Amino acid sequence: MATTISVQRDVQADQKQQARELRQQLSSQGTLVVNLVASPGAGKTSLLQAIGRFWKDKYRLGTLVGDLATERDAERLRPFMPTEQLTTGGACHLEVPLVRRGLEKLPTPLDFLFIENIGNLVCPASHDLGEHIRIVVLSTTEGDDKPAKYPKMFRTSQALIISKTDLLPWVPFSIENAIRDAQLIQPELKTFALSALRDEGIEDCCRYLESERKSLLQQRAIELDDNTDQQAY
Ligand SMILES: Nc1nc2c(ncn2[C@@H]2O[C@H](COP(=O)(O)OP(=O)(O)OP(=O)(O)O)[C@@H](O)[C@H]2O)c(=O)[nH]1
Ligand SMILES: [Mg+2]
Repeated sequence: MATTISVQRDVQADQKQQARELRQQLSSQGTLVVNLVASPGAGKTSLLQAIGRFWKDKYRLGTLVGDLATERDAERLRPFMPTEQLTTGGACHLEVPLVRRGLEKLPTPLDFLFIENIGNLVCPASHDLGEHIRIVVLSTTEGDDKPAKYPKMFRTSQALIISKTDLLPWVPFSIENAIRDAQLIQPELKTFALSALRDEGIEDCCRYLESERKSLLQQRAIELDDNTDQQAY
């Protein structure tokens, strides 16, 4: 017979606190942390390669890339930016302690830290990694029904990138339907459509990242001013 045990506390409270501390630490260094979530093969690594090509030496970029096994994504990304592979050995999402371990091996400070999460539209939605923005990547080959079927991932994200738009002539995918369903779940969701393979649409996405980092730096400046004012009294 099944027994229901009521746990009267947030079982993720420690993890959430660790994520808040990491976000605060990286905010104080002026590093915008971007958590990229998606299904396996949606084009996360290809997108990061395209961002690396687009920005070249403009910013100090770094990536932590999660996978169940192999260093393959890290090998693809290292020509573009310092990258550490986080191998979970089977776990379906990343958590803050593993992110911290990888971070120790990257140069500091960074302007942008990208975390490529494990390919999975379910578990990573429930784990804050200390990011400032979560971006969900949805490829045209997956079908435009995914926002409605995996709502938590879209509800917890700030932006949606529809990838592999070069394949639109050959696959049944409506950008309009995907965005409509996603914004029904998360009305504030920013949306972009791009092809990393053809380097199309990357500029808009990078402009968004730049504006998010600018907001972070402004926020940090306000906090530094407040601290200085308080010390003066
Ligand atoms: N046609 C097309 N193919 C793409 C595009 N972006 C990625 N791909 C292809 O899609 C496949 C998966 O791309 P990845 O970048 O490895 O995807 P990923 O999300 O990092 O995959 P995992 O890390 O394994 O979850 C590769 O064969 C890429 O070449 C694109 O814009 N257009
Ligand atoms: Mg990848």
